[in-house]
Amino acid sequence: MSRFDVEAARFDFPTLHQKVKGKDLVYLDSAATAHKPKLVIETMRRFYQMDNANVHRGVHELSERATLSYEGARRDIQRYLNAASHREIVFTRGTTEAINLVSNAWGRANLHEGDEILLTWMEHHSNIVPWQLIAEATGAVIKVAPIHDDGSLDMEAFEALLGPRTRMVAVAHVSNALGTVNPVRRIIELAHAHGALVLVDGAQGVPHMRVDVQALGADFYALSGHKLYGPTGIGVLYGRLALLEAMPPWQGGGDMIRVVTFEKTEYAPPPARFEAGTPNISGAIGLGAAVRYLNTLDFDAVHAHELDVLRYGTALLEQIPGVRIVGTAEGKVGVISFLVEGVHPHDLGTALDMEGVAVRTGHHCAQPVMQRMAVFATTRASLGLYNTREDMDRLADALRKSIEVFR
Ligand code: C6P
Repeated sequence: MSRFDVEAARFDFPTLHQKVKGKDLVYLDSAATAHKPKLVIETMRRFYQMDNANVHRGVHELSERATLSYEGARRDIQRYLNAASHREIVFTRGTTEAINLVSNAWGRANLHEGDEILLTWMEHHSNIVPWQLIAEATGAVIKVAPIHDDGSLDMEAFEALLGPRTRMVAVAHVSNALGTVNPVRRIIELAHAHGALVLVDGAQGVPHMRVDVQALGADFYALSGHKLYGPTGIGVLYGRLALLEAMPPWQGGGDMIRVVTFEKTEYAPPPARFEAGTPNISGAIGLGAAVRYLNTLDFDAVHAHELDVLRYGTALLEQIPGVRIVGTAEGKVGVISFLVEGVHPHDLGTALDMEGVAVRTGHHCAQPVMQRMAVFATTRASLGLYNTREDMDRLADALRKSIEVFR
């Protein structure tokens, strides 16, 4: 008997229970954004109904309550990631902003002409473009580690690209386009041995596995709340405290200062130094609720369930003539990206939607990996903890029906 009751968990997610085009919704787009449990929705509703005040600013009751909830959420996330201190948790708009924060604040202070930033071929645009921008500004150089045909990282080539000028390795924990899980612990060990720092893009990592940032040894770990069953517009940058303390701010404004005069401004210590302006208070509180919700589940059992659904769905799709799965790395999680011979992914996505099945189609904001896999786009079914084998049956049925229509 599984320690994870998926049917019970599905009741926690109200949006799942609706009809789309007259059919029961099958939601297979959690890599784009996951649905939210009632606890998140209710916590945010209660905040706006009862508290709704700015944080760190007022002495009145409502502001104190808002501050307590906001800082409480930071501690919930600290515990969830097993960070050593709540001061290592910086709230951002999401993974994208977290990476831009590091590339700007750390990059401007530390990168010089000829320094190297090592990426991989499977990065999301969010973990490519910010580094290109800072490379242009500083004269640093981008290096890219290749991947194998199955979508796994070529570790030999990766290691060979590490050198005395490597300052930063920025790598996805899990590829959003292929589902590949990168050996981040090993990557971190190797990078550290070469004196480089590592930023892990955890946008697709945290939704599928428990992450312990201390055990990983990550210098920075970026994540998005909305993919972790929390609200949109909120994310986290975990950074080792010594690194954050040594970094200058990247945005100026209220709440990130200690003293301001026209002559000179003294900055607040982290995390406030990196949270200029009124933050996304309800979002942070909602994300705190999301990780508290996840704490009520047995994550190993959830993971086993997700893997079962992934394997079951993969086997079903492989039986359909004309279907080719893109990204078959061993140990992959969360994602089945595929092509159907003779059918454009966008047409397929629309046809699946007519059957109530929600998938994403396109390049998934990862154009280089699409080029590497010699495809221009795929159809992607991505899983959340609430998906079932029945969802995979519905996907396969809808796929067969759609293929009939197009042939
Ligand atoms: N990937 C997808 O459908 P933001 O937009 O900041 O929340 O996350 C950006 C991001 C960064 N890294 C990875 C690995 C990601 O998958 C994403 C977001 C979504 O795959 C939207 S493009």
